[in-house]
Amino acid sequence: MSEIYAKMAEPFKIKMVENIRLIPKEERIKKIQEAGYNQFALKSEDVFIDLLSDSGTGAMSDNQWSGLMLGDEAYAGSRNFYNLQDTVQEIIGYKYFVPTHQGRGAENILFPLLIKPGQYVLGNMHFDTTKAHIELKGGRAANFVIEEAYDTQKEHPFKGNFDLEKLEAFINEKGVENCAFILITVTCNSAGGQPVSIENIKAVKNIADKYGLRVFFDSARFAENAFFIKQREEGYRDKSIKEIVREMFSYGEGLTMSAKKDGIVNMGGMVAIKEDEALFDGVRQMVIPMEGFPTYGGLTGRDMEALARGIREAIEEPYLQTRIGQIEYLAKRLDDAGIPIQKPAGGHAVFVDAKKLLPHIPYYQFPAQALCVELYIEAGVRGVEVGSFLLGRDPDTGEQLESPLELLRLTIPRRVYTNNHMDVVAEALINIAKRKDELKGYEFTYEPKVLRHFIARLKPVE
Ligand code: PLI
Repeated sequence: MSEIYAKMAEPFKIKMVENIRLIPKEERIKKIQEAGYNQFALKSEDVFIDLLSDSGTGAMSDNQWSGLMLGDEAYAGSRNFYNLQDTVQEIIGYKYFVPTHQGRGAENILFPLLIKPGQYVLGNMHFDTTKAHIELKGGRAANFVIEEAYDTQKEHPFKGNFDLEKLEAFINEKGVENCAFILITVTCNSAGGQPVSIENIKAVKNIADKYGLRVFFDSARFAENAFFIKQREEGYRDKSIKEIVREMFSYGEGLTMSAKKDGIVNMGGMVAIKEDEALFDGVRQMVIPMEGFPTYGGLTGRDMEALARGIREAIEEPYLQTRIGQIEYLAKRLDDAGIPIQKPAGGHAVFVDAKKLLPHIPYYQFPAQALCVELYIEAGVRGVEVGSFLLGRDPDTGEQLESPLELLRLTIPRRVYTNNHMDVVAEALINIAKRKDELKGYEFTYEPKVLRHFIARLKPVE
């Protein structure tokens, strides 16, 4: 019974702190106005609690920091590369890998080898830079996540799953020759950090085999996905996270990884290939001009060491329990107060349903962005919009597209904040909800053509 105590608290203590401060409200109003009502243009020092992203924002352990001192910065054959390779082979179960500077570096290397112009890449829900890289290689991104993912109030244990019927119907309709490969994103970030079950992964693999297509993983949050499988899927309760990770990846031919998430490093990524030597040869030839020599790719020796250690820490169950437990804590506080969120909570973030909370703001005035701005003004908390502002315009007609979901993502960095910080976020949103009818939508004063949400400028609609 004494094990219960181990589950009540974080499995770490804090050795170093970074001070943060809440600047006065009048200053916050001024800062966000100067930022063109775009939270990406805020200075980090003007933010109190930063929930913009869980990417590269985690806290490394003393074990990782000490690994930095053991960096072997040889141009070729660094010992840290071999340590990372051993880790990838042992934990992921793939024979080959190259380090890249981050996830999109990995996409840039692998995708040209797999996509012919005009072909579709079939995903549960592609992340925005992934979609951009598919399109840059002449491909087209198609999403097949289950319908339940679009209904934030509907509980489903695996909202990141593929709709298998839709997937197969699409392959038949477009012709298999027009499909490049299948990409399973674990967890499914854009649907709310929602997991994909082993059962669904296996079924996708069966469809792929039937049509001679290959399966790859976008594996940024692989450990969180494995934890959900252990918690929620029949037959996995007694398996270790490592066993689940190995089984999950066994259904794929390779992966891209942004190691800035479950690698728990501030920068890093990789391409890993299970066993296809010819494909790996292509990867190695691509990595040299794009990233660097194959034994360092886009990383220093010390970065590779921190990553090898981070991957091992990320699959430790007490850590994952705390990690997912913190997301659940914030989700429960919001849910109890009647704030609509994507349910159940995801693995790396709580997603607030702004369409439900602010029905008076139409999609083309970006309700989730309005909520994001208000949250910064209220308590200095920086979230991020995942909705029509991010989605952009139809490339053919120039019309603003309507996103099926208008979400404010409150992304929780790994091992960085305490539940007191979560309480601040919850209280702030609860206070905003009391005056929600006063919130106004936004319109552009500057709108870039590509990935506009990063640098656009806005003003409130009068
Ligand atoms: O930011 P990168 O280049 O290391 O990784 C790109 C990327 C690929 N796939 C997935 C599922 C991601 O979530 C992802 C990056 N995500 C970011 C930056 C985020 O804030 O969610």
